Amino acid sequence: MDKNDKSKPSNRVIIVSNRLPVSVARNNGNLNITPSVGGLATGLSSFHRDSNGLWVGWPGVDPVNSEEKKAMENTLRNDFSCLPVYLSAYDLKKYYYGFSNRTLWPLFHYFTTYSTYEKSEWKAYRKVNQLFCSRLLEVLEPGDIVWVHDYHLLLLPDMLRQENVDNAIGLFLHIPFPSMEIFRYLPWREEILRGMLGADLIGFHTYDYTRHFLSCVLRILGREQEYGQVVAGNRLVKADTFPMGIDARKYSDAVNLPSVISEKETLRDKLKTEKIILSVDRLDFSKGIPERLRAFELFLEKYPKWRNKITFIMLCVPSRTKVEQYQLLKREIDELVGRINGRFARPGWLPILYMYRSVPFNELIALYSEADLALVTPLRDGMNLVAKEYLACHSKMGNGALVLSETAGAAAELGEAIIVNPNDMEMIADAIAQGLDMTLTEKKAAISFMSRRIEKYDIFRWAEDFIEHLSHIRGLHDLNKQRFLNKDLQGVMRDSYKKAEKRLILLDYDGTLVSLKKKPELAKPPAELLHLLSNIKGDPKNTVVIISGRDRECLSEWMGESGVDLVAEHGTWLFEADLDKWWIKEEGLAEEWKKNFYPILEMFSERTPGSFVEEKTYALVWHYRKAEPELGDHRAKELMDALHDMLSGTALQVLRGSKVVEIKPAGVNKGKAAMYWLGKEKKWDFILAMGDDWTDEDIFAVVPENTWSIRVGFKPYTKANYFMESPVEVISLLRSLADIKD
Ligand code: GDG
Repeated sequence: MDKNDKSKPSNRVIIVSNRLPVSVARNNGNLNITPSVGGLATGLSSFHRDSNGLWVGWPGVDPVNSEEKKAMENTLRNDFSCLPVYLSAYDLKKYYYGFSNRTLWPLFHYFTTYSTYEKSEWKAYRKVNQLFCSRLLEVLEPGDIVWVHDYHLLLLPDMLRQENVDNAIGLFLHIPFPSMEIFRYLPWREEILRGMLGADLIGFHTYDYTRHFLSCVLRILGREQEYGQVVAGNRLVKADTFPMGIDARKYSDAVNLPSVISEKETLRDKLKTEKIILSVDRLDFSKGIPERLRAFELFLEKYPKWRNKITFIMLCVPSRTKVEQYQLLKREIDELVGRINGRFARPGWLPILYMYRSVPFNELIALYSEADLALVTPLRDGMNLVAKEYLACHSKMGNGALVLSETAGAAAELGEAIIVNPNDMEMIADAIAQGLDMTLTEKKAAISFMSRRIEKYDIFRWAEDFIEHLSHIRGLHDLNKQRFLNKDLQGVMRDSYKKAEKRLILLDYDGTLVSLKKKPELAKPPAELLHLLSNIKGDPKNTVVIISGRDRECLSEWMGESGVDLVAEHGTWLFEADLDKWWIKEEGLAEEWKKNFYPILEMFSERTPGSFVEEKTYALVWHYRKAEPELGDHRAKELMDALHDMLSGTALQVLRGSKVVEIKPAGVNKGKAAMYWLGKEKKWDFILAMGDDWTDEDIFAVVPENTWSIRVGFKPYTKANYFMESPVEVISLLRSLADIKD
């Protein structure tokens, strides 16, 4: 495509992650470029190679001069489709080793005591996210899909939105998202959540992580979700589960590569034991390596028949070596390996073969395919690709067994593995024995089941699935965007208002003219609002009606002097300023029923701190806006269930609104009240109807199609024709209408 033609959408996928999938290193003055190790890099490289996108990230070195910079950028761009972001030594120390790996990583893996909360590291984290943002702004084109990866860049999505980036943005978190009880420790928890909500789609490996995230968004930001969707300004953000896959074919085919076959022979010649147990991890405290070693020691104690017959190959790839916790862990592992080998080794037999290094791909595949049992026992792991890679290498022969920790994300998919609690040494020891004793038939059955899933939902399907979902959400966003009442549409509205002789203006109160408050009595109208309403009402061409759920007394006291017409209790009571009296439209409404239901609602408010009961003439309302949100929702469901049966056969209905459960006469609603005013004229030539919640939907349902019906606060499913963001915008629109005089 013509790069200068910004009107054509590009549809490139721009992957953004802390590290590029390649590492640049200086060797005798030359630049060496090699593939990076790690779950994200190995997993997504295949997807990136086959797409025509770009990968933005840190290359591993800073160029020494402009010549080197140019050469490096050219090679990275032309040969690897990569765009480097440079990080200074200070940035690396504070942002990478600091906030990312000493705050977020331990906290998100439930190692709360390892987490540090340093303001200077948080500032560096923000600064580096900003660096990534600026780099992206240099290259972004319309239609580019931005796909941000992992915990290093959680602020980036919203930073892009602050720069008015309107591209589709996806975010995938490769590590667990912890429960609210853990996440709340973070001093910058709100900023992190807001940063993430800049994305259109946020992906997690498991349903639990998704659930935890949505719960934090509700309890920390107070934003509710519906089907995993949260409203953020004028956008809908979806959180969903996408368990990451691997390039399964690559692993299963590699088993027969000549270089792998020769590696396998070398390995067998060297070891000479009957069976091999294997573990492969970055050396990280989340991987449960000391616990695994202790469990292996117990296994040797408990099952002496396996002594001399097995070798435990433990491959640990050096990782984050500059962080103190990792140095201490390394020492602990060294000591444990030394102690266990010292205790059990015999001439010609060493129980643990400890490899503290990274091995080339063909050697890794040889290890996977020669291993009789893979021991994957992290204390916490977002997913764990090693388990899947091991299975892929055994998919053809089926001669392998997998012991897998229940706290690895992969356990949610690989139920046929031998699942263990990584802190239960006895359980792991027994699981090793069980795995080694499995018959070939048993192993084949388990592996064929699991590898079918791995082959089907591989890395390509995973990436495709994520991008498809992102495009879908984006499509909805584009449709909804056209429904926002922008300046142009407001101009059209004003023209139509100007020409009209008979105008009807139907307005909800709370959430429409004033923002919602924790307690209903705090939402009193300011003097300017009353002045504005009486100003509009003062135009003889206008009829203004406030249609509210509030009671008569409150509306009369608060709004009476503005001279507008009023509807109270969602349509039960009507007040026309000219008649100066309240009256009931529906005949035969009863109120005796309230004494039976009041105690039930009272009981719910006693059990739900922060909630209370409101009594109206013909309705009872249980309010829970101030209650702890999840408890409030849970109790609301319980209350709805309890009332459902009691109300059947009565002339009452129960409705669940915005943080309220209301019992009221069936057949009374705001729409019916609106119809009364609609019927007062043969033809209104301008109708404006505005409301912010579900009770206003009854108005939107009955107004003529060409009404300027506006839902305040973005909600994807509404009968209104347009959206406005907040009461602030509503007031400014009403002001501009009030300024129109003949
Ligand atoms: C994070 C999350 C999540 C390891 N040693 C060598 C080597 N590796 C490769 C493996 C595998 C990758 O590194 C490790 O991936 P994991 O998924 O096990 O773990 P993390 O690095 O912690 O990754 C994790 C992942 O992101 C993806 O979302 O699953 O939960 O923590 O691919 O093969 N590769 C080579 N030599 C080695 O010595 N060539």
